[in-house]
Amino acid sequence: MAEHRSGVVAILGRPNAGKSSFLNAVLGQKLAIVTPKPQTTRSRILGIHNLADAQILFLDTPGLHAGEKALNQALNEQVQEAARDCDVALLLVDLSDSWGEDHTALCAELAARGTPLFTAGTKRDLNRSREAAWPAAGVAPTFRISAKTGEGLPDLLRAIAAALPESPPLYPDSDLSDRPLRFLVAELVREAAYEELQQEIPYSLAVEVVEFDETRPELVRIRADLLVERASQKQIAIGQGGAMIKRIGTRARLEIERLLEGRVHLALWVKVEPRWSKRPNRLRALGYV
Ligand SMILES: Nc1nc2c(ncn2[C@@H]2O[C@H](COP(=O)(O)OP(=O)(O)OP(=O)(O)O)[C@@H](O)[C@H]2O)c(=O)[nH]1
Ligand SMILES: [Mg+2]
Repeated sequence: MAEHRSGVVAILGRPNAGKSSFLNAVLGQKLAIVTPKPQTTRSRILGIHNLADAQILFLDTPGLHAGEKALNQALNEQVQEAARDCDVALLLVDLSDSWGEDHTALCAELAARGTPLFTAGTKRDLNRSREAAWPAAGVAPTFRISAKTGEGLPDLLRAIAAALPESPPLYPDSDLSDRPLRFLVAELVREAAYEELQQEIPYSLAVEVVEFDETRPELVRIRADLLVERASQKQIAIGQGGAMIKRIGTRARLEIERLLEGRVHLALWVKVEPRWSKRPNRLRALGYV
């Protein structure tokens, strides 16, 4: 019998490289939220992919962030930790983006640690490759993939599986993630808010599910707080006569119903909490660290 392999694969790359989209495409389900805005992902999230002879534990990470805030520092630490603790690293680079010093430094760090590394160019369906600007072959095996069409994914998954250590499955094969449903629901609300809100409010926004009532399975009742940092942001998030919060709620509810495979009643409240992004204990409670 062929041996079974299992291990953690860290998905690394710049903000907006397509890391969360890749994870969702592999899992065939929206686990990690995706928006056109860079710096969407805030916390590590594990997605579990089962093959016949391997279980791949993909760790989505935030893109590397600049800035002094506790939130930014927490994000960068998560990336460092993921790169340190993984069995295999997968570096994603948008094919329309150029290879940079940050990529080279990361590759060198992983090589020094002896971590197997794969690189993949993302968004291949867009056909705007700048691959000539990538480093000469030899840095790592390179794939070209599209999360949108699925192109290139099977080959990449096979290569990654073969590089994992021999091990029985580390999670039951019915598990999709290591994160509780409450957290996934909060993230879907945050995604809807990112999509609806313009300007820079999204980065001042956090979502906390405060009630998750499944006593009536035919209608799950969920209440969530949208935390913003200033009163002016609260006005914008609520909108004229509540129009904005209503749009966010409708959009989020549809996604949550897809995740839970059932009907959902969703109530959203906007609250001002000026320092949530600077307080480590709040970041923990919100599930961002
Ligand atoms: N056309 C196309 N667009 C893609 C593909 N993959 C990702 N995108 C788009 O690229 C943008 C960023 O995708 P994300 O998956 O959120 O990127 P990320 O690397 O997780 O970004 P952060 O979490 O901010 O670090 C979104 O608008 C996606 O829809 C792809 O294969 N094809
Ligand atoms: Mg992401």
